[in-house]
Amino acid sequence: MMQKNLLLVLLIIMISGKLYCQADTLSSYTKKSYMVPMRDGVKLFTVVLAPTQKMPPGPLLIQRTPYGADFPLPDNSTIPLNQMGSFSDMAREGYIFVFQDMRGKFKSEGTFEMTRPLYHLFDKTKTDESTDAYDAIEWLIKNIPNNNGNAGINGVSYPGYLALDASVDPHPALKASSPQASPADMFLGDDFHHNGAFRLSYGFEYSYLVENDKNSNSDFPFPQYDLYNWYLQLGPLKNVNEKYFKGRLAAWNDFVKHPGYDDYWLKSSTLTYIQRPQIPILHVGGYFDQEDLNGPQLMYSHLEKKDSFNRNFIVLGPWNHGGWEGRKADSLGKISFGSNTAQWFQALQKRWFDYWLRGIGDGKFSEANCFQTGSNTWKTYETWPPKNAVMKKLYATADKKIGFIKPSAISGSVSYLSDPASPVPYRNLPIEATYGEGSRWYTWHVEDQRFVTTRPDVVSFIMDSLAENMTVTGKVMAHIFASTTGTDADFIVKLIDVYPAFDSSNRSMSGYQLPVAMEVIRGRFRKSFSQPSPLVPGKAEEFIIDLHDINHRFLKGHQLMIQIQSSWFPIIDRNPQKFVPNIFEAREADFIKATQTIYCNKQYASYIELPVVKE
Ligand code: PG9
Repeated sequence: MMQKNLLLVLLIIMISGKLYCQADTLSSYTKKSYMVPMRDGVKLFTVVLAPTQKMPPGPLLIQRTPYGADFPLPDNSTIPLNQMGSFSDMAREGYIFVFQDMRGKFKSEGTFEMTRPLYHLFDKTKTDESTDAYDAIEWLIKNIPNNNGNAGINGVSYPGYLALDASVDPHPALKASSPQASPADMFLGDDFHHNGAFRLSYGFEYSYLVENDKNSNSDFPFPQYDLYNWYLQLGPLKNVNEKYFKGRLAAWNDFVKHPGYDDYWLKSSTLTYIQRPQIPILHVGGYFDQEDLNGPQLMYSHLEKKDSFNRNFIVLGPWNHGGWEGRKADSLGKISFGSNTAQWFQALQKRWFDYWLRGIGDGKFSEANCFQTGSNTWKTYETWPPKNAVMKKLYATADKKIGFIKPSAISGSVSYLSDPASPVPYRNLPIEATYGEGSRWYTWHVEDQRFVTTRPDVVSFIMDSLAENMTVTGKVMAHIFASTTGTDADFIVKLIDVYPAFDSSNRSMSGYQLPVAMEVIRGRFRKSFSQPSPLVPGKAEEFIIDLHDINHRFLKGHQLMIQIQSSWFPIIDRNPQKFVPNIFEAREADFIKATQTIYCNKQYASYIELPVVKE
């Protein structure tokens, strides 16, 4: 979930007691709210912030949200221009900002449905997020004074997903969109599952947040601060409904009912219903996005295949979820990026909408703007990923090293015991509630992996220090050959940049283990996401894991590391390690210890494929 910047700014104004009720002499915005009718009679609550002073007609910039569009200022209040947060630059030029509660949330009528499929594509009489956006634009264009007849839509995460939906069969006035950190497919990646592995703490806390109460964002009332033990003591997933939700939350019930990649997931997957960019789309994603890292990359490459009118663009930055909306985004956790990447993006975003909605600028946008971590520079690309990369295989060896030479020995493997009673934490304890006070949820993708490197159930393969810089730009794929003594298993693979053991210029970064790519696969889905099958005890099989796109320069003196483990708790639920038809219905007795073996030999050579570019 993203904090809405504007809302935050407005709250600050209120708290500081500076509630402006008159037009500022320079410029200010006036708030008005409306109930906007949809085609089926349902009315959606909509806030409009329009310039108080007479300006030339301006475009509508729309955000639709499940998190509450309203903020505690009465209608007709005015907001000084300099209090418009990250919208200030656009506000100065007379944009009209629109915030709308989506169907069934907060002050809007109707029923909420988590990631509602685009029903109208199959049945023209049905409504969905695309038709709601269409109807909203139709009404706004006709009823909001002094608009220039053009609309744009953007938003981060769920609002980004709604921006993507609005871009399907768009209203003719909708000239451009920018879905930012939008999920694409909730089973393959993003919020609720990754490669079929269920995102327990996120799925649990998020479904409660959105579905517990129509009128608020609800925090689950955990009785303790550190939730590692809470989730462990929860036991099998079936206890969630038995002990807490009691079948009350539709999204959770759907997780339980659909443990494989079936029609339910396909129907709400944007991959299914968005086939080509119908309007210009600027996808925005972060390499360290803890919620929707996959969506923007997946959607961009999906649409790129059908982009005959050159409407599909992407920006990737060194960001966590929505980090580009902040003030600076010049660092994340302990990792510095050397410049204000938020300001850089906000200027690009303004150029994007200025061109499509106001006809300002030359319309020359780079196909891909992708920040390069390590060298800390913005790069532009004519194709993404760039085509000039050379694919290199980085092999794990039985003596826990890695190198570009394939192992030649007939045998060679590394084993570890994976115990569901003691799963590997995905971040350093305490695990605070996801959106709770002091939560370090926002930075776990850049967390120093030394907190698990010494665990016996985590194996690390490391390379000698690099003699020169090495730049990896594009998609990183892991091919792991592994077996288990159980009949199901998870494998988590990380590509880590290990900083020099002693850095006199930046001592606290000495030996830092920065994960630059990481992902999980649930073994049962190794051959098919729709038809899971048990693993055969002792049989080596290949697990192919997409570690996503990166653009990272490993600097001279750094080392590359591959880390593999079989639990990532509680972001990923515990795999029972014994195949059961539905893990949501597994019993305590189904959870068994298993020995996992990673093969590093001539026949079964585990490796990560890296797109290496010369610079
Ligand atoms: N990651 C959140 C979300 C998006 C879409 C569906 C479900 C969850 C969010 O930040 O809005």
